[in-house]
Amino acid sequence: MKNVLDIPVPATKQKPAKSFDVYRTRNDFPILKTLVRNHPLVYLDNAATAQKPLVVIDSERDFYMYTNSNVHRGVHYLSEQATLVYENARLKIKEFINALSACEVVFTRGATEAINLVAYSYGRKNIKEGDEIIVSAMEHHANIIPWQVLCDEKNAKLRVIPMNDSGELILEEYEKMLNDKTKFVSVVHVSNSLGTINPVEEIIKLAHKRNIPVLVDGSQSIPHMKIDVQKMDCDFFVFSGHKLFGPTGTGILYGKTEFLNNMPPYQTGGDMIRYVTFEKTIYNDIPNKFEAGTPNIAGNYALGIAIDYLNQLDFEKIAEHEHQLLEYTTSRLNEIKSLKLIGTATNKAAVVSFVLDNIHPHDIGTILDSEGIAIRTGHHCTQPVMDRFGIPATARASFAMYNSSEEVDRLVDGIHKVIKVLG
Ligand code: 7TS
Repeated sequence: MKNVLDIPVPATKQKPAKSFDVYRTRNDFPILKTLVRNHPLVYLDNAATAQKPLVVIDSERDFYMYTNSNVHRGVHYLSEQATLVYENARLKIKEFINALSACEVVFTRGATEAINLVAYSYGRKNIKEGDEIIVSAMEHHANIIPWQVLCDEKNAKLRVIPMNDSGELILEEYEKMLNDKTKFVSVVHVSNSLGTINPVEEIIKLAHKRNIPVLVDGSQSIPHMKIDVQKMDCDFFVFSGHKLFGPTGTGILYGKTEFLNNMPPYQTGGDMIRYVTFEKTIYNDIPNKFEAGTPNIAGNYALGIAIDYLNQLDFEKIAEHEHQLLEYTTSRLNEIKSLKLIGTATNKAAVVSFVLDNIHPHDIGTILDSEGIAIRTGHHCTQPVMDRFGIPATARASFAMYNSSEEVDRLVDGIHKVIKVLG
């Protein structure tokens, strides 16, 4: 019988020659061969969710075919195997982000759940009346509302690092904001609606001078750059697996051991306990303390396979390729007179938001869709960013490693069609 353990190789033992070629990589993603409205698909909605390579798609099926069982509870063969592949995935993630230990890696349903976990668990224990929590002006709603709810509950204050007209955080203002009442900082690494790469290491250093813990929302950075949580020195780092070419319903909370050890559970139930009586419960150690109930075993296993897939690619070459895509797209879009880019930071990831004179972004999205081009239109769950720029919505093209310059040309041709039809 084929066993799923035959497929993955522990990340520590892998020493493949790393390479990257965009056209070869495209072949690994079956959906990119899809025809949409009789046109070859141009998928530029990667900030919403990335496509999956065949190895990831196959791995979930293989898990259910050959290894399916619950984890951490059976003495039988399949349960042992399922536990092994599940914990092996945790190890791969630990190595991928360079955490100090695998127990600092908690499986969640996504970035949203990971942030809620920290706000609920760390926040409710440590935030008191009159305290201040700092977020930035370019947060996704998932990194605003959990803190807002906590502040309402505790009578604490949510403060916001402002940004300039290019979509860059004003660090002098941040520095002025830090004071004895500041008890937590939570910032996005890369903005999903502007593409800005924030100087998180500097933000963390300034907070740490005052012993203030920092959470970094890495949902949009993890697919595009090498993350080293020890070097960054963040106290928490969160991301969603589905934006990293893994399955939906997977996500990671990284937290330093000293923090996770001192935090109460977020949810309670099976698997997160050591001993239960009707009078008292002794909780399990980290990370299990934060993984109540049956987890997404197949999904997390497949996320580990996505990491294996990425580990054989050259991340530096990918970053170079994505930077070229950004530069090429920006220069081509700047040629269009009625187009305005929203988010022109010097340090940007390959996310391009724009508006066209007198044309609603939804209409841009609809006409591009008729050409087989998938972009996202709307506020991108960053309504305060839209308010800051005085617009209701943008059209957003967000790139992944498998996008090509030919696809940028298709996007630009599509925008010219939009202007011809509606302009
Ligand atoms: N943080 C950032 C920076 C994000 O971009 C997103 C999702 C989230 C948190 C939440 O991730 P989830 O997987 O828990 O939902 N961003 C987007 C987007 O830009 N378009 O759709 C989802």
